[in-house]
Amino acid sequence: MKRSASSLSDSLVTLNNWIEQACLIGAVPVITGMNGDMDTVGSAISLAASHPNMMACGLHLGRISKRVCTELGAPFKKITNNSDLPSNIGGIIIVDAASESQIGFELPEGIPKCIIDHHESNSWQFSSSDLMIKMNVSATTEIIAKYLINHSHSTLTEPVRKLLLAGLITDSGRFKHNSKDSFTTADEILSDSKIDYANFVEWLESSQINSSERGSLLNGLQRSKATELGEWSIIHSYCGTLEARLAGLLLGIGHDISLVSRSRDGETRLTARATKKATSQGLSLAEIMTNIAEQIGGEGGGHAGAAGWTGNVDRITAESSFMSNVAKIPRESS
Ligand SMILES: [Mn+2]
Repeated sequence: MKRSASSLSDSLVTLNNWIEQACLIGAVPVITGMNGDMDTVGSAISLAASHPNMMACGLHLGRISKRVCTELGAPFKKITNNSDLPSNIGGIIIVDAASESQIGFELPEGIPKCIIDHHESNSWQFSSSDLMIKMNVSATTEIIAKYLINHSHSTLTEPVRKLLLAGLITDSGRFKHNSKDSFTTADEILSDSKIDYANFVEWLESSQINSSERGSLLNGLQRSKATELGEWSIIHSYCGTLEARLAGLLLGIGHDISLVSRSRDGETRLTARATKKATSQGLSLAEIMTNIAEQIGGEGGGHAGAAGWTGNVDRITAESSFMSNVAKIPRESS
C-alpha cells in the first residue's frame, strides 16, 4: 500500500521535473490520440493549462470533445502533421495513445517525449530522454487530475475540472468499468468546486444524434448476428458510423462480447466491447486486438473490456481473425 502510494507520487514528481525542464527549453505541444475522444482531449487541454508554453493539439476532435470544447471555450489546436507544430520545441507530451500510430502523424525526430497513458498494452519506442508515465487507472484524465492536484493546484479552474471529469466519466463508461480509486479522483475533482454533478452528467450526455445516424444505428442493430465462440457468446454487426455507440447498444442485449466492424476505402476498423464478467473470467479484448495485428497486420490495442483494431484487409478477414482468437480463450471460473 505504502509502496504504491509512494511510487505514484514519485511518478508525479518525475513528470513535474520533466515538464519543467521541457518548458524551460521551449514550446511543449501536448498531443492527443487521433480518435479525439473525451479522455485524450480532456487530458491534453487540462495539462496544457498548467503552463503557458504548453498547447493541446491533435488531428481530430471527436463528437463529445468538440461540443465540450466549444461550450467551455477550451483551447485546442487542430493540426494535420508535424510541420504544424511550433519550431522551438522543448519536448512533446502525448496523452492517452498506446502507440505513435494512434496519434496519426510522425513525431519530429530527436525531441524528448513524455507518454502519459493508461492502456493495457502499448508499443512505444523509447530513447533515453523519454519518459513513460503509465498508470492502471480508468482514464488518462485521472493521471492528469492527480498531477494537477499535487503539482499545479491553481490550474484546477472550473472548466479544467469539467474537462477532467468528462474524460473520466466517458472512459469509465459512466463509472461502470472503473476501480474504486476513480471515485476518490472524481471526489477530488469535484471538491471545492461549484459543479453540480447531476446537472453536469446530463449536460455531458445531451449530445444529439441526427436522423441519418439514427438510421445507421438501426441498420446496424438489424444486421446483428449472435453466435457462440468456444465458451463465449458474441453479437456482431457492421455499420458506417458511430461504431462505439452500436457496440455499446449491442452489449446491452446480454452477450459476453459485442463486435462492430466498419470498412471504408480498403481500411477496416474493429470496435469491441466485453462485459465485466467476461473480462474477470479471462477475456482481454486488448490482447485479442494485439494478436490480430500480429497475425494479419494493422494496429490494435485498448483495454480488457473495450478495444479496437485498424488495418488494410477486408471486413470478413478481420472479423474472422477476431472470432478465431476469441474461440481459443478458455473461460476461467471467477
Ligand atoms: Mn483513455
